[in-house]
Amino acid sequence: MKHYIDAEPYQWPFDHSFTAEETALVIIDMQTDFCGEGGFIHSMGIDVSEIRKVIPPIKHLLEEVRKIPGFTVIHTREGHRPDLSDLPANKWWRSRQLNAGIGDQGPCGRFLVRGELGWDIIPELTPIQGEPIIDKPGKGAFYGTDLDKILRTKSIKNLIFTGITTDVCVHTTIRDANDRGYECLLLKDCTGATEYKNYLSSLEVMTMQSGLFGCVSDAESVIRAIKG
Ligand code: C5J
Repeated sequence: MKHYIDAEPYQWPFDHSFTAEETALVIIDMQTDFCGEGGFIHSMGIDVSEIRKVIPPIKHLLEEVRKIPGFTVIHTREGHRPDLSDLPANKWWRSRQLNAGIGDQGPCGRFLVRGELGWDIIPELTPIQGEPIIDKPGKGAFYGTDLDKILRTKSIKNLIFTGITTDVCVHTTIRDANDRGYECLLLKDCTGATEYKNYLSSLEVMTMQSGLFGCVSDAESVIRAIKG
């Protein structure tokens, strides 16, 4: 395994080398509700075909990472309790403005409710045994979860981010991770947003000022590095 990844604006990580044991691949919210027909986002009238383009590169990367002993894979899922007792009133109100009320019945079950078909991770990226799934009530994967505890227990300090959507749940999680001292890398071919301009500006904000939140790279660069 090579010790760094070709990235912008610097060779990642900042301290020049990483091992599998201290690094995790984080796959954010690859749920039917965010990228599938009849899911939460699609039911708002948003075309999910652009977002779905991230599925093959994430799948390929995941297959390669799973071959590397000691490399952690973490999946996240956004969703609420069936009784909606953890759903803030303003989040519920906003979803109803978009005709996809959280908790309402949709084609894939109740929108963003834990245990429903639409809430689950898409079949192409189904987690396997040993890959933690972080169930989160909000946009960031640290808020209201044990993600930080899991990472610190495993002595993980480097996070490679994929998933959706770039400007919302991915960026919220990266910003929080950066504040907590994790070294972050975002893979541009493995992340997508509902609006292309927001995807582009999210990548730009990531790398401004010598890597304000970390670096940007792509799946092939990671695969080249881990295959050494
Ligand atoms: C959104 C997410 N967009 N996974 N969630 O509400 O980005």
